[in-house]
Amino acid sequence: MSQAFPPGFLFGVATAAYQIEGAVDEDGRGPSIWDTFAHTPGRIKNGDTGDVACDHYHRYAEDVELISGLGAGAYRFSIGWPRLQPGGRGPVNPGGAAFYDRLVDALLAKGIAPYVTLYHWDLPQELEDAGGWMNRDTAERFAEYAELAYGVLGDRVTSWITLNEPFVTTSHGYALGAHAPGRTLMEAAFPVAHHQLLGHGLATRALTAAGATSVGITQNMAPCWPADPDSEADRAAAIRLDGLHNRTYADPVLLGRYPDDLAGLYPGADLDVIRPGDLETIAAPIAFLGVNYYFPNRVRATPDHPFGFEEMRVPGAPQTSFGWSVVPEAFTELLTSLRDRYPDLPPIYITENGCAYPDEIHDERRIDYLRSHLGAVAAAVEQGVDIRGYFCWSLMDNFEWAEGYGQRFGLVNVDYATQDRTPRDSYRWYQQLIAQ
Ligand code: IFM
Repeated sequence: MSQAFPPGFLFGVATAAYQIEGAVDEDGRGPSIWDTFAHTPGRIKNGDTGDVACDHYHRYAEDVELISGLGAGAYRFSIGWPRLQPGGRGPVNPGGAAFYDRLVDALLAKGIAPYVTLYHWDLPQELEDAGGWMNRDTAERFAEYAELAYGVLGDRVTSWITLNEPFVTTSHGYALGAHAPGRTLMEAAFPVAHHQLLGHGLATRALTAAGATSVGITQNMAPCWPADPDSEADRAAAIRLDGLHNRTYADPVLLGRYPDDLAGLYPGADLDVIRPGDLETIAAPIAFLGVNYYFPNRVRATPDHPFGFEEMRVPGAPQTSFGWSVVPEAFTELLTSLRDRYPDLPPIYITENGCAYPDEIHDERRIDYLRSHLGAVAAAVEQGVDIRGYFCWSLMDNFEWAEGYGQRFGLVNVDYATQDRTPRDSYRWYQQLIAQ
């Protein structure tokens, strides 16, 4: 399979700050919405929090060894906004900057390219108290923070990702309340989508003006299929979910406009938050599109459901321990459909793909998942889609948001009682693939 990847294709692994770092009170870090949310009883399975997580803050050197041992060419991690700029305003926190300095230097010493995500969901609590992503000012604050981060790491980091999965922030964080900050605004959460996109555009401009040459955004995307292709209602539900999940985020960045059906997607939402000039800002040129893919969305129209549809499993497809359907062909379909929909599509990096299975070391199912999904990427490359790299989610087991530590995505098993890291068979498999 490795022959199917073009020369220079990058193989990497990905993580995110709150999911692995721990050390939430150290060296001047401020609280984020995830600290607040995780400490609210009943929000996270088993009462888990990210207070310690994988203790990566103290064990980063060991983790860099693991990445290096894989032979990975790149590592995608996120900066914890409240670690670098504790209240989301004001100067850099020197303790936070020193940590990311150490991490980046350790990566570069091993020849691993850092891919830095600026926002992987840990909004400083102070900004949430001022309205969070419902407040337009958060977009301005985000751009200012991006510029600060570039000031700290821009001399050594080439690749910058503004946002991770803005759809999830809108849907899980502000519409449904399953993620921090736990708001339940339903379709009225549309301003969260818009302000994130605006923040992306402002940050892209700020980074570019500061000298960055490779700025992108990561969106989680999935084909949306009607449960019954012969049902008009199911087909309409699939189009609606495609709008909510994919087009709301990709169209403004890649086409400079919102989808035509925007008002129908967010009935009753305040669309006046879209001000003159915003779309031009959001469509600031990007060097790459980061795509996260896990499973396809199969939907059935369900009139009594609040959104009018519900998601279904794909019949006959195996499932991960999260209950996600394993359908690699959907990944190829997604990637070729992006090429078809967006005439000026920049190069794609797969910034996340992976699966959750229990804590076994002999994880044959994870190997099968990765093999088939890398094959799906290779098939898209063969069909002419410009894909430059693949980051496996995740280097190691970590805090899986509302699921706590119950879902394990790692190539490396983490024993949370001892913090021992044990490479799984999938780690060895990926290592061999990279070596080939
Ligand atoms: O763990 C998450 C990650 O933070 C964002 N993308 C999906 C992963 C698995 O759920």
